[in-house]
Amino acid sequence: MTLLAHWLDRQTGDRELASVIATMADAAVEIAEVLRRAPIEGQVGLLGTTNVQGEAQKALDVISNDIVLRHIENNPAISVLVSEELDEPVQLGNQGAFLVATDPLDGSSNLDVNVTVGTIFSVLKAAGGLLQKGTAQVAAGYVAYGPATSLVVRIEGPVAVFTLSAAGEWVQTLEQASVPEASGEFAINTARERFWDEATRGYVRESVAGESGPAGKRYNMRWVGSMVADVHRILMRGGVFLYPLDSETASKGGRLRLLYEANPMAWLVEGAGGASTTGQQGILAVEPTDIHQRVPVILGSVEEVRRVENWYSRG
Ligand code: AHM
Ligand code: MG
Repeated sequence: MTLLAHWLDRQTGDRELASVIATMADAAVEIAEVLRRAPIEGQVGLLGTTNVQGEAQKALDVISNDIVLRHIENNPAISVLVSEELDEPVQLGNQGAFLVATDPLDGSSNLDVNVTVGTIFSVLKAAGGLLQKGTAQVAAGYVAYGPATSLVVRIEGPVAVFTLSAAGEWVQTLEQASVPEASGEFAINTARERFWDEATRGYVRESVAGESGPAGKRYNMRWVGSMVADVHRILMRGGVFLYPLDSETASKGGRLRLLYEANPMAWLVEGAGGASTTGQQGILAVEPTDIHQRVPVILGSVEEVRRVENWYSRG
């Protein structure tokens, strides 16, 4: 049985980097516990405040952010925190080598219905500044709070999966996630069809046409509406996730955030043999201009991402 600490020892000789992952994993154990108790304590409703993007914050978003911040403050290896829930980056007043960008509780609109949510994080060298491309990531991961609590993490090498045991330990349950090259599953919010561009329409039309259509095979559609759950499915069995630029999100640059949603997920999916794109370029190549910047996100099985890219290249 491999525990997270042993795996970290094997993956990196950098004790500080290992401690950053351990800190996020510790915060997640606490968040998992809060989420388990939340309905009993009446903590799923709206808090009534709005975050920097003008969206309603759930009480648990704020609580999760506070938990992550408290754990990070106790790790001198981390000098900067960027969070979806905080307008400004937090400078922690130490000389720590690392910057963490996180969405402490993604998909929180799913909490009221007890559907999987998650914590997403990206680790960068603090010396590189706040606005670094996804290729600069030194580690990334997410925690899925589902039927089991899973930690998926990568430091350069394999994308490993750990499961939280009843004793509160992270037990390795998969050595290396691998996204199958081909797949017959796509994930997109089809209720947004009227906003889609031609490429998205074309890709979905071909997929829905099934065996007798140009794709020549049958597809299924899956959309949890919780990025961590949708990406976890793709890491485990393939598929493609699309939150493309559409006419409604165009003025904002997309729906999902580059630094703490798109980049870590793209880095994990690519590390597991999948691909990612905005439709115009690889997600990891996007030069950030703002810490809360949004981007179109298309990621998953190589063959499906290439099919979407083909549609975009038709102009
Ligand atoms: P959040 O960070 O405010 O929770 O929003 C992100 C979520 C993703 O988890 C999910 O993929 C997407 O937003 C769902 O969007 P939609 O409600 O348009 O289906
Ligand atoms: Mg989010």
